[in-house]
Amino acid sequence: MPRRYTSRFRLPAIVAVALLAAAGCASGAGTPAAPTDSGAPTGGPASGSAAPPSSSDRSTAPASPSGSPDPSGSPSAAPTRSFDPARVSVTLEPYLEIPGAPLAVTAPADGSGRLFVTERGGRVWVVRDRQLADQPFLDVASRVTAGGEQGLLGFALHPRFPDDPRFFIYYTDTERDQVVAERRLDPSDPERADPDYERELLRMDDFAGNHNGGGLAFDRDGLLYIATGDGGGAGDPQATGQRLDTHLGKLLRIGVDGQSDGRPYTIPESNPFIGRDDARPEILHLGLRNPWRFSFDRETGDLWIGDVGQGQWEEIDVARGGAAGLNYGWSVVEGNHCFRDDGCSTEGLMPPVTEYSHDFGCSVTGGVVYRGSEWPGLRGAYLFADYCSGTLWAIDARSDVVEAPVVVAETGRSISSFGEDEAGELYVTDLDGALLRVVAPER
Ligand SMILES: [Ca+2]
Repeated sequence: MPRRYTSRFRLPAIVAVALLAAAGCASGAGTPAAPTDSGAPTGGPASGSAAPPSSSDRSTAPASPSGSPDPSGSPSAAPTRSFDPARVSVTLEPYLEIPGAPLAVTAPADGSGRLFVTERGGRVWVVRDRQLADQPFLDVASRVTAGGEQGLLGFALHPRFPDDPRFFIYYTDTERDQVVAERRLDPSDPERADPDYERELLRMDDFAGNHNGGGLAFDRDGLLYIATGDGGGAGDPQATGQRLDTHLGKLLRIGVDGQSDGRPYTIPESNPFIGRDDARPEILHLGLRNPWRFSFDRETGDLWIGDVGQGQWEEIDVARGGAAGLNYGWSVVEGNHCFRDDGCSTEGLMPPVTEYSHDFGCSVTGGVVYRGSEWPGLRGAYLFADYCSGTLWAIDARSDVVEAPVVVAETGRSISSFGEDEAGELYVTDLDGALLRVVAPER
């Protein structure tokens, strides 16, 4: 029998209610077109969900809100709990239709109330007062290969935007490689991007159309984080997840306010692999397969990552307190489970903070810790979703133990990302063309 990742990270199985199981399977694994044909930014193989894992593998079967927290000694009932999913009723309220396939939403810290919505085909739209601008803020469609998991995948405003006019994009270029580039505002029009200026920061040769990561975000210190996929195919064919000589399969971290050693950016002194001949100095964390959406907890600075699984397990990873050099294990493990070899050694690997099996979905979309003020009952919850099933999950962001995720809504949506406005209120993008607002009144 394969050795479990580590027994202390296993939860007592919480039996999901039949309704949940039926909903998750019916709308998730039973939607064969979702992971590929609809152009999901996923990598979750539909074929994988056709082979359900044995019940003994369900170490973290999701719980229903009414069944949690478990007062009988489950780790999820730890006294550190700050969020109680049973107290809130979470729904997604339609906010605005977005042209194309939106997959990211963010906001500047400038008091403007604007939202910037990124669309896979190569456009970024500004939303103000629930209105879409007449023209896109940015249009790089001619530079982008878009469809499936490729396209304009990431967008981040400089922390001092618009005083600093720069922003950053991550896209699949016409050579089907992955590019991180600096762009800027049009000097003559503060509502539009300069259509001509682009300064390439990083280029990653890619070998397959899937698993391209694509997230971009700044931390509280003003450093830019970049999520990359393992390159693609299936099962990490080039073993990039554990290799330090490639940018693929990683969380990268760079500084964008300077240059060094011939690079158009700087390497933060706290990056963990500086000075090693065998390692790329941009690497911050390794062992990721397809980190589809990551975010920072604006209260704690903790880094939260949704990492899409291969055949059976979707996982959420965390780096707390500015931790560096964490190895999340792919492709030694998938979630808490040996992947390449039964009886794998998991020494030195960082287990996920939660996971769920393909009985309940097929491709995780990493979310956000809610720190807004409009929905007090939701404060302290990390919300995330499954792209295929439309299930919205939550865990207590403060918990120091592995928790089973709690289902807080079945949305029927193709949830491609989560984002915050300036005040910390949450929005969700539906890849089918919608921006939605998270609404969570107390019961
Ligand atoms: Ca790829």
